[in-house]
Amino acid sequence: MSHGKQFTLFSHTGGPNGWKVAFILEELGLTYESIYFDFKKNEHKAPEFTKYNPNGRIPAVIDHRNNDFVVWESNAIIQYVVDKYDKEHKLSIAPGTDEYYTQLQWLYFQASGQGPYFGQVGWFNLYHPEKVPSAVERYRNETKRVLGVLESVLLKQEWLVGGRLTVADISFIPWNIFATTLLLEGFDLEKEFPATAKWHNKLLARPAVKNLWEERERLLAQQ
Ligand SMILES: N[C@@H](CCC(=O)N[C@@H](CS)C(=O)NCC(=O)O)C(=O)O
Repeated sequence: MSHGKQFTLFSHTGGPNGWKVAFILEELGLTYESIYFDFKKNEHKAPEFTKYNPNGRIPAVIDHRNNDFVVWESNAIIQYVVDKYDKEHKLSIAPGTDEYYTQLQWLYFQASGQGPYFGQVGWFNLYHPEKVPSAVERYRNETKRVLGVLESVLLKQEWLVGGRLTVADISFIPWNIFATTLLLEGFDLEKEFPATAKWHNKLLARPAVKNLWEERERLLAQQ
């Protein structure tokens, strides 16, 4: 790749997972070039991409500063980036400490408990060929249950781990935006989960997050 930046980030304008990685790269001041795939053209299933990610999904990154090393799965990418390039632990917990595993625990929970379940609300609402109200109800309830898990912790502490902002908090942003804007009709985060709402709003106010989400809106408006 000839763009001269440290990372190539394979992403998508609408989907949540590429933006999580962009937030972290931006927060750490690492340079990257985003390539946004057109899912309608199945660009993410083409051999030019599946040679990097056999799963045919975004995000994936190439680290040009590390012999073009490739990583896919958003939270594995995030862990790689902070372990390798956040040596001052601005956004992450030091490996070898107990809290490192608490950070990992939240990243796993985000990837296995938040992303796929929130995603199913979107799928059954927008894309599934038949209306299946029981499925919509199941995944809406699960979305609220997961928000309830966050609430139970954030009522007692400001951040998920280490008493400060880390990648664990940032990883929840995109799906929580979708939960509060798209997925749950008539849902009021502030009313139902006030501690989570306060935390979420603090995350949204971070310049890197705000700027990138505005960039996403601009890109979507051009499509
Ligand atoms: N667990 C994966 C999920 C990746 C994922 O589902 N990406 C979506 C976009 S956000 C995708 O590529 N969808 C296209 C497809 O499923 O064909 C991660 O966190 O990276």
